[in-house]
Amino acid sequence: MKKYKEVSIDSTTQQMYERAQEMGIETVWERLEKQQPQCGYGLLGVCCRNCMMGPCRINPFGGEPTRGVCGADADTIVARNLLRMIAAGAAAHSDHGRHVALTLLIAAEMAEKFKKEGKPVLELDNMASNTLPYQVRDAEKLKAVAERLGIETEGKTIRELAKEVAEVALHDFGKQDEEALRFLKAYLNPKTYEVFETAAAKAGMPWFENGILPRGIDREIVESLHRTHIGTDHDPVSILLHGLKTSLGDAWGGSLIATELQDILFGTPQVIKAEANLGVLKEDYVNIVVHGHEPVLSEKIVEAAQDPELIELAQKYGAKGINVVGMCCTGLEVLMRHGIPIAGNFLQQEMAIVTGAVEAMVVDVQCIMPATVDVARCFHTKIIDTSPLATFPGAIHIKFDERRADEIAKEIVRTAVENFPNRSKKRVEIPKEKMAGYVGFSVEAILKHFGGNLKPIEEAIVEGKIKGVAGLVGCNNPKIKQDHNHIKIANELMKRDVLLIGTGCWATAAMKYGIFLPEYADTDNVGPGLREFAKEWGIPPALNMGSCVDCTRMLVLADLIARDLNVPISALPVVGSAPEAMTEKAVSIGTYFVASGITTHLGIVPPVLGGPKVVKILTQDLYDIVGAAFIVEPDPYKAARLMYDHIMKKRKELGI
Ligand code: NFS
Repeated sequence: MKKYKEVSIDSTTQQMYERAQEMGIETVWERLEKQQPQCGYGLLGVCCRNCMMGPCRINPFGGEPTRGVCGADADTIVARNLLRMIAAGAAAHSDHGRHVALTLLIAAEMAEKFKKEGKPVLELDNMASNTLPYQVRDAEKLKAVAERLGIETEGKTIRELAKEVAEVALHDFGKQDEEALRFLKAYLNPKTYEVFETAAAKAGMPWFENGILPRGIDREIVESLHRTHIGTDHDPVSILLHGLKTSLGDAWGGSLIATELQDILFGTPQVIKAEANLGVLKEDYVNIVVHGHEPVLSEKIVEAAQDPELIELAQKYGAKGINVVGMCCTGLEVLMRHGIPIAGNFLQQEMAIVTGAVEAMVVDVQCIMPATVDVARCFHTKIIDTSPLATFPGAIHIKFDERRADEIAKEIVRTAVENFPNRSKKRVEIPKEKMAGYVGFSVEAILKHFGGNLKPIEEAIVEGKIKGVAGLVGCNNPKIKQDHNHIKIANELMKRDVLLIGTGCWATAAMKYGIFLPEYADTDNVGPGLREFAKEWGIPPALNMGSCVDCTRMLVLADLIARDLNVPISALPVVGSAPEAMTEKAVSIGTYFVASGITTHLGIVPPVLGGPKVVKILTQDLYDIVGAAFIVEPDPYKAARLMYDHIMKKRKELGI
C-alpha cells in the first residue's frame, strides 16, 4: 500500500486516498501495484496479438526470436501497435464529433417537423425554441462556420444553415473520394496544407496520394485496422505515415467538428470565473457529478438540475438544493460554458465517491473507470450510465436519447435527488480545498480579449517578452504522482516566459493550483516578461482552452498566428506536452500535434522502445517530413528545458 503523499500532490486526493485505505476500499493505486511487475514486452511494444498464429513477441535483447511467426520484426510490430493506438484514440474523439453533428441534425430536423405541424415559426427558424431539445445558442458562430465551409448563407434561416453544416460534417466522416476533408480545407492555412500534401513524398513514399491529407475520418481509422491486419503493411514508415494521416483526421476532422458544433449548440465559451477541486461538493446539497466527455448529456443535466420542481423535491428530502459538478472533460465542457465547478481530473473520480457525499455519478463515454461502480457500492452513490455504447456492470442504466433529452435528463436528476435520503451523514467527509480560476478561453474569447486580432501576442513574441507558446494537454496516470509533472512543467515553462495554453486534465490540474488566476503572474513561477504581458492584458499566465477535443482550439490559434506570419505552423516557436499521458486519445493528440508541425513532449514513455527504427522516425526523421517530432522525457525539469530549447531554436530560425 502506498503512503498518501506518494499518490498525489493534491491534498484532497491525499485525504480521500487515506480515507479509502482506512475503509479498505481498493483504488487505482492498489490495482496498479497488483499489476507489478508489468509485462516488459508490452511496455516495449514488441508483442503482437494481431493473428492466431501468435501471440508473438520479439526478444528485446537482440537474441531469438527476432521475428513473429509471419516474419514481422520488432519495428513492424511496434509500428502496427502504435497505429492501432492512434486509430482507437482518433475513433473516440471522432465518434464524439459524429454524435454532436447528429445532434445538430436531429435538432434541425425536429424544427422542420414542428414547423410543418404549425408550431411557432420564427422561433423554430431561429432554432431558439425551447420546444426543441437542442437549440442553436450561437447563431453567429454557425454562420461563421458555414462561411468557412463555403456554404451560401444569404437568405437562409438558422435552421437551414444548421442542417447544412451538420450534413457537411457528417459527409466528412464517410466520404469516399480522394480529396482532403472539407473541414480541414476550410480551417487550415495553405502553408501547412502543403506540408501535409508533400510529407509522404519526403518520406520516400510518393504513392501516398495527397500525402498525409486525411480523406474521410472513418476511412482512415478503418484503413488503420486494415493495414495492421496480418500480412498487409510491414514498413514502419508507411504504417506511421498512415498514423499521421489518421490523427489528422481526428484533429482537423472529428475533434474540430466536436468543438465547433458544440459551440453552435451550447454557446462559444467566454471568459468566466469558476472553481475547481473536491471542495466544490456541498455537504447539504444533492451532489451530482457529471463525468465523461459529451456535453450533449451534461448540458441537459445542468438544465434539469435548475428545474424548480426537482429543487423543491430535493428540499423536501432535507437538502438545500441540487449541486451539479463536473469530472474529466464533460466537466470542462460545462465549466467553460457555464462556470459549473469541476470536482477534479481523471485520478479523482474514485476520490469523489469516497467523500460519501455524491448522490449520483452520471457517466457517458471515455475515461470512466469501471471501478467507480465498486467504490460506489461502499456508499449510497449511484453510478448512472447513459450512453448506449458504454454500459457499466452494476450501474443503473438510463440510456440517453437526444429526441427525449429533457425528459431523460429530469429522470436522471430525479434519481439522484431521491437517493439523498440514503446518504449516511456520519460517513460524509468532503475536503475543504477548492481554487478559483478564470476559464473560457475559446479562440473567439481570446480574439475578443486582445481587440479582435492576435497582434498583441505576436508582438510580445517578436519582442521576446514572451518566448513562445506551449500547449499542455492530457491525462493523469497513476504511474506518476497525480498532477506533479503537470505543475512542474507548467512552472518551469512559465519561469522561462513561455505563455501556456491548455486543455483536458492538465487544465483541471492547473486550475486546482491557482495557475488560472491573474495573480499567479506575481509568483516566482512566472518570468518577468510573461508577468508583464499577463498584467498588461489582465490575463492569467496560462489560458484554459477547454476539454481534450478542444485541443483543436489550440491548433486553430496556432494556425491563425501562422497565417499572420505566412509560415507553416512548424515554423512557430510553439511546443506541446502531455506530461502525464494515459489514453489512446492522448496518443492521437500527440501525433496530430506533431503532424501539424508542433513538436510535442510525452512524459510517459509510449510502448515503442522495442522498435529502434520507429523511435528514430518519431523523434528525429519526422523533423524532415513534417517539421516537428516527439520529445520523450519523464523528468519534468529536463522536459521543460528541452521544450524551451526547441522554442529558442524556432525563434532563431525565424530571426527573432
Ligand atoms: Ni483527455 Fe478527457 Fe483526462 Fe486524459 Fe481522459 S478526461 S479526453 S483522455 S484522462 S485528459
